[in-house]
Amino acid sequence: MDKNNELKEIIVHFVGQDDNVKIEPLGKGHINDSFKVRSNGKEYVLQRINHHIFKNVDQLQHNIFRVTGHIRTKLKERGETDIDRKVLSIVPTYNGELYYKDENGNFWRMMDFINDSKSYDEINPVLAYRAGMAFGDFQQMLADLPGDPLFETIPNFHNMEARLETFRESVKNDRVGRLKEVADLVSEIELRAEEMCKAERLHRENLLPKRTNHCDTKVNNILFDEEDNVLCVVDLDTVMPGYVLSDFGDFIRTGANTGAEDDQELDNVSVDMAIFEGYTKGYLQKTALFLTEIEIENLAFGAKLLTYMQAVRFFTDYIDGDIYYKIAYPNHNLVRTKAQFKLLQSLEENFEEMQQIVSKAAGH
Ligand code: GN1
Ligand code: MG
Repeated sequence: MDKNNELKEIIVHFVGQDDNVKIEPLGKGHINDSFKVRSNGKEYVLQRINHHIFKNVDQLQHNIFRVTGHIRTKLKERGETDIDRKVLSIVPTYNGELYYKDENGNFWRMMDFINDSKSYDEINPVLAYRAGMAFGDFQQMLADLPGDPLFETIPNFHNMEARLETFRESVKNDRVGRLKEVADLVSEIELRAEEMCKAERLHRENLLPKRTNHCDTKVNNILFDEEDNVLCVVDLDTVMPGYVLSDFGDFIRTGANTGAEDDQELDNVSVDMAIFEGYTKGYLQKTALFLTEIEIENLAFGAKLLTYMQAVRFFTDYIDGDIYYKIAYPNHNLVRTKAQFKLLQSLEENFEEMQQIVSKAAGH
């Protein structure tokens, strides 16, 4: 059976039989497979969830169900209109399940497609300000999520100590013999290791709380409308407890990079301070009232941390022989590592100024 027919069989479980259904690939995710589906005049997003990475799809889908339900309620309370474009809506299966498991053990889910929306890989300071407000608002709306904390869909996801442990294990094993060419980069990572574990230490000392975080605040996980107003925050697989500095940092890592995440031309890569400033102002406008001093003081550190963490994660995958991230060419993970490391150096050079911007935007 060809791929499209296979997908048609899956779609039946969500929207019923439709011989005229249209399916096309969607997005640039490194983990899940996404498709845009058009059936009976409606558009949807169909995704195959990577269950080797998200090992408990049931918990994951329940997290998303709770989070989107809570945001929907908040938007209604505020009197917002057009709510279906401002929060994701899960399309359940005919059996009322939040996902479908096929006979090969693959997990599928469907959501409504948000019409007339776009995402950006590169933005300007005005859009950055709006994005800051959007992710700040997202955290604020979820601050009073009732019930138990969300499941950790990937345990220790943004835990730097755990990431370094895994990295060191990979370096020790050198499974595919790649280590000899990259020894210098290993030293650069180790040089910064202690500094980068600061968030975990602050948490153990009860100085840094965990809140409901998005944990994948990439710039292209925000949808804008035709007038460039923010519509919706998407990609909720990793919504779970975490440090706010980590959500702040991951946006800067992706949105304030003058180059690409995997730029081969390292001269393209640096931090765009105008975007940093725009995002910081928008973010603090929404969050300054509930964040603690320590959280605010460590936002700029979060930008360094998440960039470092991403370098370590890409590097670990390169050393392991490319088993986690989708790659487009053989040394893609090494190219990504070097580009992230270059961005980290630029963040280090601009750190003082970043701290001043945060402190000014927080009204200090
Ligand atoms: C992955 O697949 P995507 O693009 O949503 C990864 C993020 C990384 C990102 C790097 C579950 O996200 O943590 O920051 O790639 N997601 C997972 O671009 O590992
Ligand atoms: Mg993601």
